[in-house]
Amino acid sequence: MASSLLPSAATLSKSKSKSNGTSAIHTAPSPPSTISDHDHDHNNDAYDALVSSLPSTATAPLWEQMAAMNPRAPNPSSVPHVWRYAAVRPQLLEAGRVVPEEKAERRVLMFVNPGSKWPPHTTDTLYAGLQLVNPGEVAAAHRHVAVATRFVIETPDAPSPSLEIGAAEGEGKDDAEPQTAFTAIQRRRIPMARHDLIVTPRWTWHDHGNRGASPVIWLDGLDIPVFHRVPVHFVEHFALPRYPAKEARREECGWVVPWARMQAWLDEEAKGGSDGNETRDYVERRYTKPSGAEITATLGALAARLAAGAASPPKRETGSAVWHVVAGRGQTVMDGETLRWEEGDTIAVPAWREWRHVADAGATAYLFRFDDLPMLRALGWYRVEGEDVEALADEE
Ligand code: 1HN
Repeated sequence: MASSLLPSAATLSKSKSKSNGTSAIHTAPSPPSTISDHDHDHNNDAYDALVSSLPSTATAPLWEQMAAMNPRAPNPSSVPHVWRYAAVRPQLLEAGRVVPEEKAERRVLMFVNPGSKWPPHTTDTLYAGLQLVNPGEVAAAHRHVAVATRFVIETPDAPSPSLEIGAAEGEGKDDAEPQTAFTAIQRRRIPMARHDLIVTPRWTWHDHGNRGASPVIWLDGLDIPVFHRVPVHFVEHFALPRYPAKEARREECGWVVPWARMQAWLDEEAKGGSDGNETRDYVERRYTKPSGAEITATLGALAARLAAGAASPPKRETGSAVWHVVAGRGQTVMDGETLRWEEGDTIAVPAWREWRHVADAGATAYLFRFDDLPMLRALGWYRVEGEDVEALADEE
């Protein structure tokens, strides 16, 4: 442990006490208030005087807080949790009834991790919530520093045949005004199809709407909790509810990845890919921009396929993730804690919890996740258990 190499409160107060023959050994750094009265000799009085004088210069003794500042393992406040769609959906629909459009810039039920402190978070770095837009509503245009991912759960209508899994892309009708829900990003109005991933990059104007006959519901993912410690996030509101935009086709927009495309890739890979004939129980693929880069500088995403009855390899990583069940049923085991899930559910996997998904027998499971890997990698903080730390140091 790094702090054991440094003088601790114990050695400091011991060496001070030695000079007048008493010993005041504290085995762990402790705040001054826990020093017992009988330890209060002259030197400890001097120690107390020093420590109590420090606030006057806006300083504090590091040695008393060093162990807490240097935990022996990543130390997230969030805990494993599942939000059940069947339980949250009726509440969200009720919010759609009792919270009018003008009362909520965004009508969202946030997924608040039970271990969360202010600000509300889903994992320590990630925010997730379910957003609802009723037919005819406008979620007004704004833009901001934070990025967002939208994973579409329910849409009023299938916008085009290319939504159907297995259909070739680009088969959709080129409707001028499709009767669908949409999100408009930076002058493009993009129809939302079930299980699409849509990325809202930083500082892009965006508003949401719904031209269908029933509500649209999607899972929002944002990097908002990070700004609690780096408070550089802010928003600008557009003067009008909608930022001017033209109809766009999903297939030609780099901010949308249709589920059909991801599932086709996952199914192909599970069969052994183009070269092999060895089937794979667990395959995953990261979402990327057309350039091959991660979708944003902070948030990334992936899709995974787990064969019926199979388990993913256990993994412990410094990244945290929010998983969403696209299809199937099963459970996630996190350091021995087992959480069951089914289609529509959302699961928080905190940093450094070993996680493993297990699909129930009988149905293939498909999962979506967004995570903080691009941010952690960029900062040099991403690590997977079992990795050679010496090699990481040698990279520097
Ligand atoms: C936001 O801008 C949206 O634009 C959704 O749909 C959720 C949560 C926190 C901060 C900004 C949106 C948000 C958000």
